[in-house]
Amino acid sequence: MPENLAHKIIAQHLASGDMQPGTEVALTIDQTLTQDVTGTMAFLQFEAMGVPRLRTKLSVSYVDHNMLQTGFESADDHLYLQTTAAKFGAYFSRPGNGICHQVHLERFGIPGQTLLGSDSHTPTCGGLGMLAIGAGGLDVAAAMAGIPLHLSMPKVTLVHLTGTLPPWVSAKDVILELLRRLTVKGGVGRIMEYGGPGVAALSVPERATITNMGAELGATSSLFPSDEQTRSFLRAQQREAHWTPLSADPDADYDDTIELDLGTLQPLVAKPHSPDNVAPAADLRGTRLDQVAIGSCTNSSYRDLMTVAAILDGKRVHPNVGLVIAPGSRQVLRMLADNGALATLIAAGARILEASCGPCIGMGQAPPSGGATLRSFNRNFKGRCGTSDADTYLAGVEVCAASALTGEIADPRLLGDPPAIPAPDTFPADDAMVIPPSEQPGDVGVRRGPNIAPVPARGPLEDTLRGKVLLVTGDNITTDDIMPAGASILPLRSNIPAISQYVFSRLDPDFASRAEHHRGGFVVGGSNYGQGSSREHAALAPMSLGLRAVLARSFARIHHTNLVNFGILPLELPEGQALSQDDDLLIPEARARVQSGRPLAVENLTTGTTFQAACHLTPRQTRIILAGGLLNYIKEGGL
Ligand code: MIC
Ligand code: SF4
Repeated sequence: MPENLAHKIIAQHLASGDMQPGTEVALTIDQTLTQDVTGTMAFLQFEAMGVPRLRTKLSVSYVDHNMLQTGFESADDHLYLQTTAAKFGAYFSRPGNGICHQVHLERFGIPGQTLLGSDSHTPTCGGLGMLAIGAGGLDVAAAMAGIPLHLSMPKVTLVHLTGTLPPWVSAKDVILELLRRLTVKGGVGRIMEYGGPGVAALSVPERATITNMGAELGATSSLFPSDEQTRSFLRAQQREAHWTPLSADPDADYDDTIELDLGTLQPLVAKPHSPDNVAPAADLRGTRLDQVAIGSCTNSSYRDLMTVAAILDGKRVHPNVGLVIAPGSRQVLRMLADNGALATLIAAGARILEASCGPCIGMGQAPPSGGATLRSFNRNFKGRCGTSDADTYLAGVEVCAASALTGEIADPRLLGDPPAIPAPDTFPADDAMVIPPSEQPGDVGVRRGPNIAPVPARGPLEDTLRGKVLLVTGDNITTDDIMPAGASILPLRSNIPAISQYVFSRLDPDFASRAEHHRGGFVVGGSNYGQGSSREHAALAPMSLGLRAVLARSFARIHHTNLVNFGILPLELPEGQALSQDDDLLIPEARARVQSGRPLAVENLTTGTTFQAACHLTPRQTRIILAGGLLNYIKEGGL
């Protein structure tokens, strides 16, 4: 039977299950990536598993998020990560080497292999023909220990591309158009596989922009074939030996198909406060801006920054706009320095930041109060930029650079002929900032500064759950809402007691103290609860505050798994069933009901009503929840 590419790669990595959508499959994982704000937990959890050495083909531990080092905390984390990588067998990508996804694409990704990363944008490497999936740190720790990834078999959607991109329209507009059509829930439970005649002209960095932002669709992964474009990218990265041709069979079956004629696209912008709130740049012309920020794992490749340099060449950034640029990797930064483009950007008035996530995760460069910022990034959730009342717009680098010149959202098509940026024949393949694992791991001592706190644990699931509704939230609650990031909170990622004080702090500054006062309780959500990042801290920190269950209409994939991994019940709130803050809830027979797969009876003692809430778990997740989380389950010998 003709097969699609996703199925081919899954079949080669299938440890158990049979590729029926919605049923549980287990996949062997070839490579992992971790970054510093999820990696500390992942390595702490890996250590707790008692496995002496990583069991993957390749694991890379990156430092790219916590780069401000305003106190000892982040430096402590970096040292912990460097020493655990050396000891347990991971490559360590030093601070300054670049954003994990960009560097992994350049230096490590291999077509046809599986990659599991403790970051939601791990599917970036799908641009190389890898099956790349984002997960919580604990799942990545398990993969590092050689345990296959268990997940619900996704459906496979073909995004059939025809035509070619018009002048000034870029890969970012492809994914913004898909977000406009499908919304941030449109990809849930799916792999988005790109095919059709429109694929051939897209370079690997362009493909990576598209697969990167598949995360914003909620997709499990996004995947391009491995073809001559892939081969020339890998050749230019001096690793053609890693290339293998990979594609779907002709006439392969898909669960559904989306047609997209690239020739019909125009420059697009996502408006505040969601990546799917998309409108043509032309319609937003004249929107006043205070800042333009270029970079992030979505749009910081050589191609992207050369495009910006070409647009700014000989011109000046508008006096009312601050332009900040964070290159995706040291490789990109060095190339810009060598060919003079960096001087062009500086001459135009750009502020050059180090190669890191930077403003994308609120690590500096917050815009002014009530201000507007246009960013080449992937998320524009309210407050993520660091200024709670600022408006964040998202667009490709063409719109960003054109707008930096005018001080307002601009349509780059009015600039005349677009720049032609030839793909380089050779990228400088200098891995001096990547430290290989130690050959004498026994001699390496793990450095644990005071910011490295032990991972909190909970016991097995209780028979009876009782507590108050601590907070009632709405639809599409993001993990940035649950566990905010930014310069003051992110450095506490390896210190759960400290970071738990910030749970839901943007929605309700009293949440943590209320949860502590009541010794835990419940949170109520709408649909797509927990969308966005992979941060398991959005489950782990609430767990440490005593959260027992989340009752929501539906859950985002990674967050659902993270809740289970930390022993918090994800319960489905029936349509029409309302709960209020402070309602006193009692859930009897929780263990027996979970074990038998029956819905749980939720008694609202405040209103005197009872309703049934389903808890959709695979058999393995059931065992994990009963054990009180994945770490307990693994320690008890579960796989
Ligand atoms: C993000 O873009 O939100 C992050 C920061 O990269 C997260 C990871 C994290 O919060 O640790 C992600 O996307 O998974
Ligand atoms: Fe870093 Fe932003 Fe990419 Fe997350 S989305 S990995 S914060 S650049």
